[in-house]
Amino acid sequence: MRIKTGLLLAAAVLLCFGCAGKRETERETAALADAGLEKNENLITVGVSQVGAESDWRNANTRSICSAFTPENGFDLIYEDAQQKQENQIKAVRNFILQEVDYIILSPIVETGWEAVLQEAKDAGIPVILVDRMAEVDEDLYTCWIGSDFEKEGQEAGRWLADDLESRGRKEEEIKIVTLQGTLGSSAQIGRTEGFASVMREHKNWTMLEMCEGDFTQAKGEEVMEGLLERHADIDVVICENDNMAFGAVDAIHAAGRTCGPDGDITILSFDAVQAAFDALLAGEINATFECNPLHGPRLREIIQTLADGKPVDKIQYMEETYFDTTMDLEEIRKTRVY
Ligand code: GYE
Repeated sequence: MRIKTGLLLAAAVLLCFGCAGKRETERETAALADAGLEKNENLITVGVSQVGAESDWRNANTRSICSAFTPENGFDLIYEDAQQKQENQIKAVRNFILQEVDYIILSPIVETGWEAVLQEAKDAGIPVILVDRMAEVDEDLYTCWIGSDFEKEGQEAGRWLADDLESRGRKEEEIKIVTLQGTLGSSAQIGRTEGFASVMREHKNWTMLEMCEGDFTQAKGEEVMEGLLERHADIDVVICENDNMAFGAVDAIHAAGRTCGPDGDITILSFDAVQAAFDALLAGEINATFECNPLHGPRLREIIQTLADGKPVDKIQYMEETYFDTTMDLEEIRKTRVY
């Protein structure tokens, strides 16, 4: 039994990461055959339009979703990776409508520009579940949304910084900050930027020198940080709107001969709390990471099962989250973490 589940999971993950936007029926059938299962017409078909594979968080999110919607659990999954392009997501949703899927799961890369295609899904009678990021549309164009309270995450980061500065006796000092922003117009960028800004307004001695887009990737984070270090000699704090950009920022800071982390001269705060962020915390490279839980698969499955039973679901559902810094027993904490 264990072997069968393992094979199925491997097959599902392979399909998610390997299909690069195509429904590969042959491979799917082979994977099912390997797992000792026949293709079943009674499966619920779910089309998933994922943003891309830009970060560790995103990959953990994809794995969670793909392993929740397996044939063994009663689902036929059609997975599409949009490679960080909204036009690819719109195309994917239109294809799902043409294929008459039972449900659509969409993680909208940015908040705007979804009215037309979501209206088409509604007209076709296909429920749309938004996950992770939000779409700025009328409430009746989607069934529900699950994800994180990004504004709260930004506020937590601001409060953490205020406490840290106070504990270092720097409460009254002038503090110079830069931000590496995620994809502009995405919910995670908008919420984290706004949440941190709301705490900044309470601290007149904090100055935001510059905010630059790093697109949530390590490579862009590094490139953008290089420029920031050239333009500003006196950066005290870098807010990175995800862990991967923080890893890039750390590399740029080291390459410029500067130091960061709790014992260095630049404070680095980031978001997500993926495994590699624990490595960076333990190595003293970053100061704190604010958790963003990517494990949406099981809850999405529960939502679809509830809807399939004809029952209502909550319109908005937030994930539980916390933060981690170098004062904690990180080795112990990371043992229980799955992403
Ligand atoms: O923080 C980042 C990813 O939308 C919460 O997208 C998500 C963000 C996450 O690329 O790593």
